[in-house]
Amino acid sequence: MKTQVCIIGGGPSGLMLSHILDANGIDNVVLERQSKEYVMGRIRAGVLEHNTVQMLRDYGLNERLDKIGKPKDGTLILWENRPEFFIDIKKWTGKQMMAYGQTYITEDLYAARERDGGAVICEAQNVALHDIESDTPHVTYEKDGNIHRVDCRFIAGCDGFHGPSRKAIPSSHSQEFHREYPFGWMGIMVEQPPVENFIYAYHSDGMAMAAQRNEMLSRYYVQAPINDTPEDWSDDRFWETLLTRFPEEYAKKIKTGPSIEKSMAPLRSFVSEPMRHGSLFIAGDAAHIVPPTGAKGLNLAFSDVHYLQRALVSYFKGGNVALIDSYSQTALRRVWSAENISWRLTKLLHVFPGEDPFEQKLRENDYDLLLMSEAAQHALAYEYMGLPFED
Ligand code: RFL
Ligand code: PHB
Repeated sequence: MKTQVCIIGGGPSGLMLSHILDANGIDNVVLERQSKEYVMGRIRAGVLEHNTVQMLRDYGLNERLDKIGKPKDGTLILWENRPEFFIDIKKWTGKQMMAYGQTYITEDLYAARERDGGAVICEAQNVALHDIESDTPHVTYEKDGNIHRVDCRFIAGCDGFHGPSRKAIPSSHSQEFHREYPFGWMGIMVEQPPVENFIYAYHSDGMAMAAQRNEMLSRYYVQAPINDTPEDWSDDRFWETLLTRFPEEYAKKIKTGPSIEKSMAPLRSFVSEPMRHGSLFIAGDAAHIVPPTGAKGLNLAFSDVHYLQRALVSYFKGGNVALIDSYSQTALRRVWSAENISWRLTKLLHVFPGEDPFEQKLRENDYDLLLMSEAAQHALAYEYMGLPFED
């Protein structure tokens, strides 16, 4: 098979890139390791930045988003024995965020790819990248017992943290930056009406969070020790922990019930630089991971896709290599800004096992500054919103 761009990974970044390239007449193929049902069943992010919503609108993916997405002016922070604080994005940036699950986005993208006759090959096993330093790279994969080959001009590695694309870049040409956290988020999904806002609750036992998917579907999280598994957390234990960590007036508004899903997400910060090597680009979780505090992961994947599609369109339509050459540098500025805000919010809102009282005093001081300073409120809202795309 011959194509212009071979996209590895059919998650949100790979599918969105495929959709946009197609809209610009650029031939592409998506290779996804899992079945379509598996990819669509994954429960992950739930908050979209203004830029992400704009991209979905610009490319006609907003029909369901506009029906069931819930615009939000910001996010509430509750704090044990201190006043609450609202990160007021609307007030400080004039923009809103949107509550709309990643699962819906993936469904919308698969539906659009099918409608437009996009080439998405699921259950592609043993995907391998070849000759990425040349102008004629190719990708091989196995399906139904046969080995297939895709020849292309560029490869887009959109295959998440564990995929083969990042690993194809020689270590002598890349640098990795890590931060591991000694805790994770235990999350549950419950068929109950959610509370009105997204809420982060700081408590001396650990963080708790309220999120939402639709009018009858709520998502809640509690900070949990890193080695805990869902089996360690009965529904009763989960609810008791969550409700203790929320101030009483909020706890009584939370509608509990049996969980329909329960999972543990480890927290990690990670960046691999540069995001291009020869004819290979990496985008989304393949290139970077943020902890979920701040909900930046999916939004950052979309921002990479914005810069990457722009570079590829300008190359294939005008023979221009300037944006190809600047992709990594431009994308990384936004990546590091998201890494920074996610790290700061994680530090602000979690209890770090074994930390000394000095660290705790600094945390409280950071929060007190937010309560008293409009300059600090503005700065946080600006970064939390996600930086504007660069020209
Ligand atoms: P994805 O979604 O991981 O998709 C990558 C796709 O590549 C496929 N793949 C391969 N395909 C072919 N060959 C191979 N060898 C392959 N290896 C992997 C995978 O099957 C998959 O379909 O990356 P993408 O598209 O860059 O999208 C990124 C977002 O999914 C991610 O940033 C967020 O979901 C992160 N994240 C969250 N972000 C938020 O903003 N808010 C959240 O609440 C939130 N919760 C989460 C999360 C990520 C989680 N992970 C990674 C386990 C919760 C979890 C549990
Ligand atoms: C979610 O909707 O699951 C969600 C929202 C905000 C976060 C993390 C997760 O920071």
